[in-house]
Amino acid sequence: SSAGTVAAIDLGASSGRVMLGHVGHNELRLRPVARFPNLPVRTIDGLHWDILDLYRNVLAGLHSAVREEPGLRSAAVDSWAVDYALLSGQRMLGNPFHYRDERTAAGVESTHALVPHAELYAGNGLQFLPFNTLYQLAAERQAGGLDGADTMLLIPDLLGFWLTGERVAERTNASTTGLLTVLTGHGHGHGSGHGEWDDALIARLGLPRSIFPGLVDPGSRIGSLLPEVAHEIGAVSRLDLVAVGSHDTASAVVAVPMRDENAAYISSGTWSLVGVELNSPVLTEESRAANFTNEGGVDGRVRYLRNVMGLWLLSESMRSWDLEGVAFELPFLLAQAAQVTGPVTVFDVDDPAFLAPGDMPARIREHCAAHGLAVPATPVDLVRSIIESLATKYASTLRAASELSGTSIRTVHIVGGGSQNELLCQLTANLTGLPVLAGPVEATAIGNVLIQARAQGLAHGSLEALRTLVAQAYSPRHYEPHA
Ligand code: ADP
Ligand code: LRH
Repeated sequence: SSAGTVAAIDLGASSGRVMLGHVGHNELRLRPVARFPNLPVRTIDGLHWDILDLYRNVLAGLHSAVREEPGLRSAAVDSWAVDYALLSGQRMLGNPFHYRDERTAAGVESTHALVPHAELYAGNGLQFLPFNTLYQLAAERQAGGLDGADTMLLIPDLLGFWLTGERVAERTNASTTGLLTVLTGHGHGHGSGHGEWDDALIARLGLPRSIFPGLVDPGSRIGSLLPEVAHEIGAVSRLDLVAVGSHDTASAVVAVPMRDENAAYISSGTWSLVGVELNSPVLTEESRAANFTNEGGVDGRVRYLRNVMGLWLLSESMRSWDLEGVAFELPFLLAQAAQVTGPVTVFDVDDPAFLAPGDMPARIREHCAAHGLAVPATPVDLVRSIIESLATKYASTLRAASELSGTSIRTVHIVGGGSQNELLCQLTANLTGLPVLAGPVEATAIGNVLIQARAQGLAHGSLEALRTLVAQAYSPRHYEPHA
């Protein structure tokens, strides 16, 4: 039949969800069947994801999904990028580290000593982030962590392995390892995309080539759920796991309801990913200096963007206040912040000092003091300062994306949890001087659903056709710029 339902498993840095997506001719509806927090754990050796807790929640979510929709067509996993597990046979060697763990500094230094960043950028097109997988693997190697490992799986591929027994590397997420070649040709109506594992680079970095599994593209079938998994979630008929843009940002960009090539996007969650979609990468020295990335998109598109520190500044501040026993509700804080009329301190949200977990309000105050800026006094002042500073960075990043890629930007889309933040959306409109279209909130899960639906023959056509479906089903909220 022409309509059907698939399950999207979307793991964000702050929370995960399992959603049912019903897709048919001019039809797109999602409903959550499970939501759960993603709470990292610090042990004596560093900061980790609680991957087994996440997996248990995924299984419970799939159980609910199958109960509500016995005719489920398929399921697919996406998550945050760059992080991985090492395996020996079927056994996971240690609990995956969190990309905010501080162990990677040594890996950055040793990697750049072997291959300077300019050369890395020419080959992989990736912005410098200290936690890119290649630096994590260098740190791992120095600590002897690669000894005995026969496979490296990125987080969505790890869950895929547990669900199906198949070891693959989905290409959009693999592009964030820094170990794939970025292609500079022009695709045929498609993007030029990303190529294969860069064997020469992998050899120069002294990494074992054999740990990297075969690459698969979004839309391909990974395999059927293992019988014991199917039993555990109560599936009575065969259920396939499909590859989607397993990098959450790749799936989010699929579901940005952009109408033309003059649209830019901000995927606003824990991070804010700010940029445009291109068919071929920008690898100029200016682009490298501005730290823009060319990540792998679905259908070989290039996600040309920069990581902006994002709502992490806010969520981590709220965690500090919670620990101090002064719990605030987010809607209350944002409403108060919108009422601030006095001067607002704008600081550089991308100071690396903000990357690691810790007392964020104290760090922001220290940063302001050290840079001769007025120190925000109250929590409300601090929240206003964070939102204003984020919007300021959105505007300058969009200007840079436009200049570096030669794209003229006339509309800015904001998707993800941050698209609910009215103050942030309005300030972004004001500071860019451009209309902002906000939503959908669950863009990542929607992008996951759409690529599964296309693979199942429930939806058809290019990303543009899929985005038309999104725009019809989730009409965005408009913000016009004010002076
Ligand atoms: P991630 O995928 O990184 O886990 P999300 O896209 O789920 O992130 O976005 C989480 C962020 O969304 C939170 O940090 C918060 O700032 C914002 N958010 C969530 N709910 C609301 C709300 N009701 N109003 C404004 N902002 C919200
Ligand atoms: C957003 C995200 C981002 C990466 C970061 C590690 O969730 O995937 O695109 O840079 O997490």
